[in-house]
Amino acid sequence: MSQPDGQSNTLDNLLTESRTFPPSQEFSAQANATSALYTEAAADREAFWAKQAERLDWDTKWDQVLDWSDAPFAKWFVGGRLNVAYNCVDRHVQAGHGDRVAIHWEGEPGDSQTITYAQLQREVCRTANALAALGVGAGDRVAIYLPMLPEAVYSMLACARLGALHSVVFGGFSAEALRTRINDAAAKVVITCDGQYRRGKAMPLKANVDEAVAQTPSVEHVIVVKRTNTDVAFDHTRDKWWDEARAGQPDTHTPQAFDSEHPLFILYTSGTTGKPKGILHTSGGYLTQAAYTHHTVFDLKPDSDTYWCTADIGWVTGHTYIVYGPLANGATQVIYEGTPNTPHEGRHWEIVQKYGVTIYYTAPTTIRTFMKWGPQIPAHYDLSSLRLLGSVGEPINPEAWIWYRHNIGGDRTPVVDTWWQTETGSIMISPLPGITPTKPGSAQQPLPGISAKIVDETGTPVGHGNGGLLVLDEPWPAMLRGIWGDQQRYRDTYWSKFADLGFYFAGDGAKYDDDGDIWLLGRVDDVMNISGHRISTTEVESALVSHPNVAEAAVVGASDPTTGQGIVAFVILRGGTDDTASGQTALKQLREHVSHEIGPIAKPRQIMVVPELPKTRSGKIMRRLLRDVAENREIGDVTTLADSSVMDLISKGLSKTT
Ligand code: 6R9
Repeated sequence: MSQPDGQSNTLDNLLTESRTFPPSQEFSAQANATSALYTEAAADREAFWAKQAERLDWDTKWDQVLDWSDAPFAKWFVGGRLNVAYNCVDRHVQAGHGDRVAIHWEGEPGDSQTITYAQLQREVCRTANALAALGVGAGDRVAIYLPMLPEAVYSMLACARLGALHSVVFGGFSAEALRTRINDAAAKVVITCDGQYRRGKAMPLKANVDEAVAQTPSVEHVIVVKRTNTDVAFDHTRDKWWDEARAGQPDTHTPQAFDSEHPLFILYTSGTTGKPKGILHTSGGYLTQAAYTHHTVFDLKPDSDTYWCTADIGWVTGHTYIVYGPLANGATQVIYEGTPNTPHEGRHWEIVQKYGVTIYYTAPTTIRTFMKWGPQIPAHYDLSSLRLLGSVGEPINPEAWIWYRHNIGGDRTPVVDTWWQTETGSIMISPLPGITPTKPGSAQQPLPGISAKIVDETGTPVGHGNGGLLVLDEPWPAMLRGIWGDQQRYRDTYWSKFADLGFYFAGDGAKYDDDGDIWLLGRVDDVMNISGHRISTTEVESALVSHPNVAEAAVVGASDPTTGQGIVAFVILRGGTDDTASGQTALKQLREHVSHEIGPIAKPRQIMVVPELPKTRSGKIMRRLLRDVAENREIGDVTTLADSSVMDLISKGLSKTT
């Protein structure tokens, strides 16, 4: 079949790559993963997952592994009961590991905290008691709008302990984005802080919450962590300082067991329409797969490893591979508050050296940024403690993979390229370290227990050497249980494309190489991937047209050497514009407007003013053609355009203004 729109560059790049890196004997000899996992899972998938669920402490054991009778709504470990926070914290203390460090927290300005499992237990209990005192109980929603502070982890686990659902909203999102998420989930409480450190500066955060909660009828309380000592407005009937809310609350709390299918959290992610989807995850299945994958893919040895996942807690990677997976496994981990170049470009490596980090998990965009800064920076630090590297968030180009393994991993560490989504909850496709000979740029094989296929438009699997659409053809424990408040959208988005076959459509294009290994090729829908963050073209378009000067807008993701894709917007302005200084100011204002509506991550890299947009006869914008313009390619087939001269107009107009 034809390649997904706009993926030709990635594909060319990936197709020429044929290097492989077999695991070292030394690594294999001690690996958590074994090749027997594949055979076991293939022999009896449900028995395999039941065995993985034994990693957790269940209050009541399940009586059925999977109930798929109401597909696509799965129930895993039916009848089982457990408390997720107990599994992530208390049981390690009870097993005698209370003195083990859970979190080495490193603040951006250089302050730090060491938090043991015993301390974590006290903090989580105190926070749970404080939330309960404010009326939070099982099934309630709590919005968490915090940077990478220990309080974010305490808050998430306190919710889990009470059976309340957290909805973490990335601290880089705007007041407007926060407001829509709070309202969609009807959150009762918001947990935030006065300000957050970003590149050495204290940036206000509480102010965004004030703006958001002016129009959120469900919010009863706002809890404010003091971080930057920034002055904030305070509504004493609604707002409470973190310390004040927790004062006098005991640091013990008896956890209650909840049903395996009790909701754990909602996490909003971009879809193909303007409205973000509240992805719903539940307890037993999610935690089982989080713990299993963290153990197997990252080869975690809780007694000796220091693990570091650089994601933000506002994304699913932060949920599964900072909070739930590592803590369920009793890991010692690093959490860093700031950006990689504050105060200098060696900050990550300084931290690796300081804590002797052994496992490091980051995104390709970060790796490409390190490449840009140059290999002399990591070379300055002792990185010999590292024994495993991971990548997530977007396809990793082979050059970045090789650079990472060489300059960070000393040509010694396995590199695991892990494919998964907010919706899948946990890693789905990845090499197993110590088992799989790795290939730069390929996520390779579904994990034991997971079934994935690449199919054509009719759902027929394609052969080796061919490309198509990635589907998941068997349910998995950490799968989403739906979209909050909109189960029809859940069916439509993921299950309607191959409805007769019962496949989950992931929205990604992929290809098998001649060995049958999987290479991910990027999204095939209107979702962009900017630095590993999902943003829909429609979301940015809606933000643009909400500005009074914009008549129409079309947005595409164009290849970008650092961020993977960059946002390029084409706008038709009301009354037109020229390339004068005032025109430039107007464009700058537009970029700011998008940032205000969605958040700085959604700011277009470039805005081009055009007289018309290319549309099909049915009025659909042909983004493929705009992507050609944005990537400076020859314009592709224009025959389905309602007016084929539009592209000429656009190209001419642009050459005049550049
Ligand atoms: C975990 C996460 C999911 C989308 C996914 C895909 C892309 C993630 C990838 C990858 C190629 C990888 N993606 N990991 N593409 N190789 N290893 O990122 O979740 O934010 O929901 O994004 O990210 O396009 O569909 P999420």
